[in-house]
Amino acid sequence: PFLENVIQHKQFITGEYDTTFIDRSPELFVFPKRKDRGTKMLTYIADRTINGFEGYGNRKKPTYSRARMPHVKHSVPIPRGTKQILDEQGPEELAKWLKAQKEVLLTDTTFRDAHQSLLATRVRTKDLENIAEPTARLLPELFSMEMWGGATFDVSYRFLNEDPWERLLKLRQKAPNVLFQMLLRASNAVGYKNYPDNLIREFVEKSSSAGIDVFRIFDSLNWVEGMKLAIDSVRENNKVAEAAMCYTGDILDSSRPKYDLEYYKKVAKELQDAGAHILGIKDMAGLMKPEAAYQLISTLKDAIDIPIHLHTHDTSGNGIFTYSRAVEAGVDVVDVATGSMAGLTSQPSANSLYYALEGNERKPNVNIKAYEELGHYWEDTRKYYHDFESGMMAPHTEVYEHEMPGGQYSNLQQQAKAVGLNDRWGEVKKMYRRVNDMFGDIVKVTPSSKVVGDMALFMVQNELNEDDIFERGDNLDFPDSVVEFFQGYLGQPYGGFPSELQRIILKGREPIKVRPGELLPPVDFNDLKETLFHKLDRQVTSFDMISYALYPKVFMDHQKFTEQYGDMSVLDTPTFFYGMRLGEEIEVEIEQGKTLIVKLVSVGEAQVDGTRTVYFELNGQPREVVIKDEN
Ligand code: 3PY
Ligand code: ZN
Repeated sequence: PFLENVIQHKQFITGEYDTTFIDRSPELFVFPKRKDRGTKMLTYIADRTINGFEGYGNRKKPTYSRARMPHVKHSVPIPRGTKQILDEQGPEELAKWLKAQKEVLLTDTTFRDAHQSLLATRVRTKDLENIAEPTARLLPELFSMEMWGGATFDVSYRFLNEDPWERLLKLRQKAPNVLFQMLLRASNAVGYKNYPDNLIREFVEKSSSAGIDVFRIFDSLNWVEGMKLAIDSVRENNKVAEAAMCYTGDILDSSRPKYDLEYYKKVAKELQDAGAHILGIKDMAGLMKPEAAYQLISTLKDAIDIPIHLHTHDTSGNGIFTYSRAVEAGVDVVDVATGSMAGLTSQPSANSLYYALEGNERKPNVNIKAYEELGHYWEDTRKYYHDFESGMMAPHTEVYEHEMPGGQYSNLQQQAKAVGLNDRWGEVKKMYRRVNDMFGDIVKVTPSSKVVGDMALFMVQNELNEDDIFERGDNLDFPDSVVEFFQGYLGQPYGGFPSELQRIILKGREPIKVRPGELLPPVDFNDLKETLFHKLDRQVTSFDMISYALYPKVFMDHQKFTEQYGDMSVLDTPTFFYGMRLGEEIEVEIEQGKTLIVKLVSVGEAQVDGTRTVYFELNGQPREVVIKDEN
């Protein structure tokens, strides 16, 4: 601050100073008073109380009862799990172990895909951290917990103002026994575009060291060429490379032969040859019908040697049936979520699958009573996120028509709402499929699904149909993501781009044919460190550098937020979203062993300048903050 005072001083700026300048200018030593942690936090709470959560307006804070916690004995050691097999024996042996199991194994996605798909990815670290250790104690037989990556990374910064790396480190401490799994979008990492090769390598290395064991790697166009770098990086770190192919279309529909059984067999073999320890099948929209699962898994079991891990979404309501047929065909692991966070756009329910396989020798080996208890916690916690529910109330077989991924459904709906298309959501879904067909029937998963979503929103918003695009396309300003896709910046789609449409969209720009990472200059991490050090005015971690390199603006906005309010991940979720009720008292543990007691005493009248004074008690002492009323 002293240096800033000097260089902002009028005399200094105009050059009218000599060696006695500092002695003669006592005002240089008057620093603006930095707000203390308590005041910053009260400012955040007051702002939410008056103005509500961004985009949701000011609503009355509901009253919640405390989330029910399962009974666990903290005094006994946490049971061993799959993480110990990996750490002691390495990824190859782990894969062999997996293949040798008679029972089908389970990956629990509650901490990632379930809430990404049901609650627009909004579940906060605090709510995950609370239940992480009970989960580790009660479900040590899980193959893995999917708890990171995909959309959680940027949503964590962008909407929750939390550091995703801290989430990983905290959860790892609480759950040291079960493999941690993340979703890695190959060369798109956890973002929406291709990144330089050295950034992908650095990301994999640092997430491995922070606690990720299994990397489910996919390319949004099933372009194996685009996945090799990520697979190699995971292998170099001695972690599990689960290379996944995305399932789209319908192998049972002979009128749509583009993605048939042969296609999947070919991709699976290529992934095995590229070094996958496990083959993932990523049915991101839940399009795999039961008979298709049986045929696909049976064929692949014969065609490849590595274990097979199936992921689906229960959108159609057929998820358990699909899994049951996959289990019959010999699938090694399936993805499920805790009952109260399962179903619809999320994964099928672990509990339902357990009971559906009663009497079957492949029934998963889990403690179903414990699973039910964990479900109570989630049933209560899910209520905090009510505003982010998609509104889907029943199985939705239309998904076979629109083919929208479960993880995109609630997010695209929020995006449509934001541009005023809430009432036209039905049209957006239909347009989504029409755009897919116009694009040549592509794999739709992040980020290619975002391209299709952006184009669908663009067309509905501007009242455009396919003919308009072909007739008036030269004069239309297409969304950036669409232009980049047709430039080849997401890689090459199977069967190529539709050439006439590509010409219209690119308006003379040349598309690339090679891997985008080959053309991108590497990130200069030394330079980046220097830049960030000046921007942040503190020690820069490798995690900061990676996050900044992935999303400079999102990362910097989060830093600004933290400077303004402090670390608000310490607040309980209802307070984080709604602020406080008059007379309410909450406890906030700002660091281990240091708890603040906050009471909201009263809210003053609005002043002519639009501000209000909000009166609190902080640890019994009166405090007030002034907030602009945005209502
Ligand atoms: C993601 O990439 O976030 C997904 O969940 C894709 O299905
Ligand atoms: Zn998914």
